[in-house]
Amino acid sequence: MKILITGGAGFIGSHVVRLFVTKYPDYQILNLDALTYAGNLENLRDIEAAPNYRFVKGDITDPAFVDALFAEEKPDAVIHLAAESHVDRSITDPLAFVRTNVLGTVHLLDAARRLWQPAGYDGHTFYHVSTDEVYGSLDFGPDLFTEATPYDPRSPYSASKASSDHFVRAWHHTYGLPVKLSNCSNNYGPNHFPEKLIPLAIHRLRTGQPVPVYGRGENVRDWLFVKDHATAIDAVFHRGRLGDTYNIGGVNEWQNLKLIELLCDEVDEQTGQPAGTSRQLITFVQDRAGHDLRYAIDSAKIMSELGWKPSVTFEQGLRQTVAWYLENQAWLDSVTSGAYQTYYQGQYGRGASPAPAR
Ligand code: NAD
Ligand code: TDX
Repeated sequence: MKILITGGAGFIGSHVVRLFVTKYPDYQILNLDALTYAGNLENLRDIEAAPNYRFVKGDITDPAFVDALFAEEKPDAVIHLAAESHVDRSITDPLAFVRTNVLGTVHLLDAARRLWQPAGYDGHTFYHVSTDEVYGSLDFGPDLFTEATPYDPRSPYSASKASSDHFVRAWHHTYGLPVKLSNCSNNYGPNHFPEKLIPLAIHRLRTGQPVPVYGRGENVRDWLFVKDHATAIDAVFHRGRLGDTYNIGGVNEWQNLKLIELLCDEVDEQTGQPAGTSRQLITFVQDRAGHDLRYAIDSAKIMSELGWKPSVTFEQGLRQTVAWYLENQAWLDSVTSGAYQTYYQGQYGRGASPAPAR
C-alpha cells in the first residue's frame, strides 16, 4: 500500500510519518509538504533514509501540482494533515487558512476521487485529521464535545477546519469517496513549533524572557501527548469505519495559568534552578480576540470501539517534553532563527519565510 501523508514535515505529521514508516515496513510512505515556516525536515532526520519513505515538496493549494502528483504516484490512501494550524495567525491572515485548509483539502479530495472512482473505491481511504475547535467553545462545567456536538467554529482557523470537514463529508455523500475523520484536542510534545503555548513557554523560559499568558489565564485546553495522537490516527486509519468520525482527547483538562505554573516548576527542576525562578517570568498580556473559553473531548467512542487509549500520563508527557526541548536546544535555536530553511534551501527550495517566535 502506498500512503500519501500530507503535512508530514510538521509537528503531528512528523510523528505520524515516523510511526507508519517504522511500524509498517511493507507500506510506502510518501510525505507531501510545502515546507512552510512550520515544516521542518529535521523532524524526520532519523528516518529519512528508510527504504519505504520518500519526501515530495509541493503545495496542496496548487491543483495542477496535486493532479500531476496523483497521476504519477497513484497513492492507495491519503492521510491529510497539511494545514495552517495556528489560531493567532488565522486572526491576522485568514485568507492563508482558507487557501490551504479549505481549497487545499478540496483539491486533494477531488484528485483522490478522479484517481480512484473509475476502478472502484475498494481498498482506498481518504483520512482527514481535524481538530476539536470545530465544535466551538464550552463553558466551565461537565460538558464535553462528542461526535454529535453541532459544529460552531469561532476563529478563522476553526472555521476553515470545519469547512474542510464539511467538504470531506460532502465528497463521501455525493461521490461515495471512502473517507474517515478524527477531531483531536490540543497536542503537545517534541517538534512542536514554538509559536504554540507549551513550546513557546519552554523556549522563553530557557532564554529568560517573559512567558505571555493571554487574559487571566483561565481558558481551558485538553492536552494530549503527540505520540498518542499518532497511535490514535493509526487506529482510525486501520480500524475506523468508513464515513465515520472519531473524537480524540487526553481526558486531561488544564487552565492555561495552572499549566504554565506546572511547566515552570518542571523547567526549574530539570535545569536545577531554585524552585519558583521560572514562575517569575509569567506575564499576563492582552487576550486573544474571540478566545474560546474551554475545549474538552469525550474520547469514549475511539476508546470503546477501537480500543485506543493514551500511553502516558500528563506528568510523564510533560516531563518527557521539557527534557526533549532542553536536550534539543539546537532544534529550538534553528526554528526560532529560521536556519533550518536555509539548510534545506539548496535541496528543496525555500518555503514561506519563517516568523520568529515571540
Ligand atoms: P503544523 O503547523 O506543525 O504543520 C503543518 C504542516 O503542513 C507543515 O509541515 C507545513 O509545511 C505543511 N503545509 C502547510 N501548508 C501547506 C500547503 N499549502 N501544502 C502542503 N503542505 C503544507 O501543524 P500540526 O500542529 O502538526 O497540525 C497538523 C494537523 O493536525 C492540522 O491539520 C491541524 O489542523 C490538525 N490538528 C492539530 C492539533 C494541534 O494541537 N496541533 C490538534 C488537532 C488537530
Ligand atoms: O502565548 C500564548 N499565550 C497563551 O496564553 C499562546 C500562544 C497561547 N495562549 C493560550 C491560548 C489558548 O487558550 O494558550 C492556549 C493554547 O494556545 P495555542 O497553543 O495557540 O493552541 P490553541 O489555540 O488551543 O490551538 C491548538 O489546539 C488545537 C492548535 O494550535 C490547533 O492547531 C489545534 O487544532
